[in-house]
Amino acid sequence: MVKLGVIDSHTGGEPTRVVISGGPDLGMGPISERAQRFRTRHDPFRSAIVNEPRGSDVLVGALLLEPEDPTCTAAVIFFNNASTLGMCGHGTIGLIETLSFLGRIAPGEHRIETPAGTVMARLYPGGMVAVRNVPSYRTIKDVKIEVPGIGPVLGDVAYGGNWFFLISSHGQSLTLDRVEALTEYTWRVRQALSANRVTGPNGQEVDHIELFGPPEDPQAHSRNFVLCPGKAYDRSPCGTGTSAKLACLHADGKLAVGDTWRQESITGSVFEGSFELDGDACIPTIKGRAWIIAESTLVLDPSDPLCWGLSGTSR
Ligand code: PYC
Repeated sequence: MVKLGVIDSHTGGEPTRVVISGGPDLGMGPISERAQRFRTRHDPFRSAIVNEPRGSDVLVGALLLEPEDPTCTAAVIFFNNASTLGMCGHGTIGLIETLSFLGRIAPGEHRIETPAGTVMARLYPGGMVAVRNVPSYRTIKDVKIEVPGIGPVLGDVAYGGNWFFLISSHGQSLTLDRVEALTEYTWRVRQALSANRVTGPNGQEVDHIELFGPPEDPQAHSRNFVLCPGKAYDRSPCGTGTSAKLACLHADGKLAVGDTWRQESITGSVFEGSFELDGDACIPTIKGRAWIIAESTLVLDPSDPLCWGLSGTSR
């Protein structure tokens, strides 16, 4: 029998489950190597934590670990119903709220090791969190792909801690009642990207698809719909997706250093984004807040036929 201590939160509607005790022993070393060990040797743990019956396709897990660098507050491996994630913006905000809820951190700056690189999170009194993300950049502008059942689709490939295909011209209205149609559209795009071998520069899979449209909130600049790798859609504006958007806006000269970009999600929640330059590198900061919704113990009984979770529920 394995018992895992978890804290659940949501950030703009997108849930994060932080595993605070009982997770697998990954040893020490660079967090990217520990993430690799988690993927190759402990995948049933990932599935048990985020998949049904304990979780759902939308849930993002976060395994809280000791940092290798003593200047960091924590190390974390994010994961979902498909695999591990390089970085997760809403999840980092959820992690910081969780550490604050546990009384482990106070307002101020906290460096967090993630497989994509170390990020800096600032917790403000009152609960807002600003995450200074990893360098973000666009690698391809205006790639046209033929999508079966849709036709030609034009988009940009950009990195914001995960790989994104960003589409502004799609003819879809981004409303919550159209989630099934939007999921179908973006899933077809994702398959066409893969069939056409549109990847990151080192063959990385472009596994997040992002549609942009006009916002409902007049204070926001844009609304998005983000399809995640396991076919769930992001209820938040997606921290890494907003970072990829900021990198594109910067590359197009449409947003200046320090200006605020308000990104609304398909559910109406909003992240504030801005960027700074470090040499040529665009470093986005994403601001939002998370709310704690549960503090519980997961029980993994190996004699339960569904102990390690149901996978492939929506794939
Ligand atoms: O906020 O970066 C994010 C994210 C990635 C996947 C789901 N949320």
